[in-house]
Amino acid sequence: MQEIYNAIQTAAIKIDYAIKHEDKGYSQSQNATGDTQLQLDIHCDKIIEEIFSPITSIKELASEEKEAPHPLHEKGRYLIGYDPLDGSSLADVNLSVGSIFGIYENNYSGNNLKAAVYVVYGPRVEMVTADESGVKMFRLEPDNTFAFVKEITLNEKGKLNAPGGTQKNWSPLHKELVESFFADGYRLRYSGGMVPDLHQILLKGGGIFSYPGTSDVPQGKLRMTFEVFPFAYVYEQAGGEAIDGKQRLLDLIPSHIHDTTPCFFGSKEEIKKVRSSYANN
Ligand code: AFP
Repeated sequence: MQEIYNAIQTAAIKIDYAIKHEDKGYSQSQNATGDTQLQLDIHCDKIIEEIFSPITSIKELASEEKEAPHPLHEKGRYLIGYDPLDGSSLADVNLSVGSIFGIYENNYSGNNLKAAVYVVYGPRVEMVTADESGVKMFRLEPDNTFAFVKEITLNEKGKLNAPGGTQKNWSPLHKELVESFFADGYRLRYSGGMVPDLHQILLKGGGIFSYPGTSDVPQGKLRMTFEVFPFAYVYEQAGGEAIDGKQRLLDLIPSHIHDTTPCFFGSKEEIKKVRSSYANN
């Protein structure tokens, strides 16, 4: 696993450089979900593929930017599902973006995740790893090494509310839930980048991030394999929870690698509230 973490660090340094200095324009192509790809999405995907390719413990790569998985080493143990540059449209307006990696065994179902990693490219570059040993944060230093900063754990209850999706398409039930958090004193923190938004909740001790099913996207927007499962794993390892409204996200089994799901990530108190709101939905 350490070899994979090291490869992610190497990729993160190159991706950070690409975000800062390379072409931010749109390409002529679309990804599997139908989003028009930015030059940056394509480039970051290529960086990761090149760095992962020689690692013999990796059997296969599945990128959010590609329709089908890409086989690597037949005898490899791990399948990696990744989003090379999540929130890439935010790079244009100089907000933080991120890369997300799920390290699976056998297939891309939540319960087969062995580790999850994300990198935030903001004023600082930070990498967070989650595995059996807990959730650890590292920061990129001037000598291009990643230094351990701290372990991350969530409190039972937080103060931040990050509600995703188009508000006019929320169900009345969801609207009521979001408003009830504000009525309890929670504060709005939503940038539109899943990585920095979830990172902020983790570092500030807790809160709730939601991306529900809406009238325009009944199964939500966020993809299980590349975004939802890795973060569900991080939140659980940090002492929080992650559900689709009713069910634990990591118990879901996608029928296709690009499947999406409604999702809620948070500390225990907030998830309890989501569960009771959505119980009779
Ligand atoms: P982009 O990669 O298209 O910018 O989308 C980012 C993202 O997948 C995720 O990072 C955000 O949490 C979510 O979309 C934001 O979506 P809304 O703008 O619909 O809330």
